[in-house]
Amino acid sequence: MHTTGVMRRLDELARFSSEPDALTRLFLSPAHKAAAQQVLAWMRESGLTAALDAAGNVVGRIEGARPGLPAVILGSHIDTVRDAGKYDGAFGVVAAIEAVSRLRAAALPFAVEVAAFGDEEGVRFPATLIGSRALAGTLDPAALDARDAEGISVREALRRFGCDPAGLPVLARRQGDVLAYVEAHIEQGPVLEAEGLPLGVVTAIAGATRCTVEVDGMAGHAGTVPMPLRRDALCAAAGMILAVERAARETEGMVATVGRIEALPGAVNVIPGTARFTLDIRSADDAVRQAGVDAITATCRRIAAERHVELRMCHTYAEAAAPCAGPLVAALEAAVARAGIRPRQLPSGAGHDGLAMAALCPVGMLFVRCRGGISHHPAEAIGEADAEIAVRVLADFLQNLDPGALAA
Ligand code: HGY
Ligand code: MN
Ligand code: MN
Repeated sequence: MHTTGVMRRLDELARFSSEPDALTRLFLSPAHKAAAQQVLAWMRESGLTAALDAAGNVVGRIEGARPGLPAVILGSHIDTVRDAGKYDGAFGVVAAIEAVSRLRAAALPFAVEVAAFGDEEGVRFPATLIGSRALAGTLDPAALDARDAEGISVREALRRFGCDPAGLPVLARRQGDVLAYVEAHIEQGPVLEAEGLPLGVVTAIAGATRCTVEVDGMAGHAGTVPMPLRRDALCAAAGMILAVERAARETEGMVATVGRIEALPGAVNVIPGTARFTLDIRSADDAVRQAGVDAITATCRRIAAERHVELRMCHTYAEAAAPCAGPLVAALEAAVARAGIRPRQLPSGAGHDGLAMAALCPVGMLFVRCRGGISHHPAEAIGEADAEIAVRVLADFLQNLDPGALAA
């Protein structure tokens, strides 16, 4: 049983799920709404002026030495993947609220805001970062037409959530009003644990390209169509998927994943006429990622031609890698060092809302060690002491941040 406020709040937040025996909290779902209400209450209890915005974000603000100063925005996301862990995203929001509540009396030279974004995972809709892009002013209105598996558009889902899509444009922040975006997040990898470090400072967030791939062959009777005459969509897709894995294994600094596949019509005795799968290709180097996307596309086209099937590849997401700002890396490292911890810089292979916020302001990230590097899995775990150290370092970072260093 957890004893500290942060960990108890994370236990509470994990209860808001659309599944009884797993944590799944998709963007604009009833579970997301309940979690957003809970975060809103915690922000208000901690002295922040907070509200749900037109993009489904919960944003709270506490003024600095005088009202109306530019803000440092802390935050992360409260949506999850399916069958998720408790800490991916949620940790950064709860830790930020706790850090700000400890600084209430401090007359900082800037305001502090906390953002609980609702669409970082991009699992429900073939679009993502809608909340952070709305704040960054880079949200493409076409994203509102993206539809989920039930055919509900983002626009309609926002309305059902109680948000008015017409209010999205005014969410865009002016560059001068935001000094920085800083996110505390679990590492989702094994490095900090392997080196016995509770915290790390992120140098860059990997860029990503996501696609949906559809292969169309010819459905047929599993018992009567001779093998040489088949145009089996699933077998063609299987060849493509293994080629994706081979390309990533052979490319330094690139990873590629097929996270979802379906075969239609999906009957045991019917040759699949259609196969659909997703592609997620990442690299901290945009040129490596783009070359990887091009090579994988060419290979899929070659396999489709050899197997006489049709291929349709649709890019649903592309975000360039985002370097973290030098002054923020330095300020976070200084706060980590003041806590008596060896500062350790490392890149993030995972995507974050910072990819969107980088269009608006300098971005920084503080990583917390997670057990076995496990994430996007119910076994995701962080230590109570590490969580407390992260909150202390986040608060210390804010107290010692020189806004002038950010403008330099
Ligand atoms: O996919 C990611 O990297 C992030 O967890 N959304
Ligand atoms: Mn995350
Ligand atoms: Mn995630």
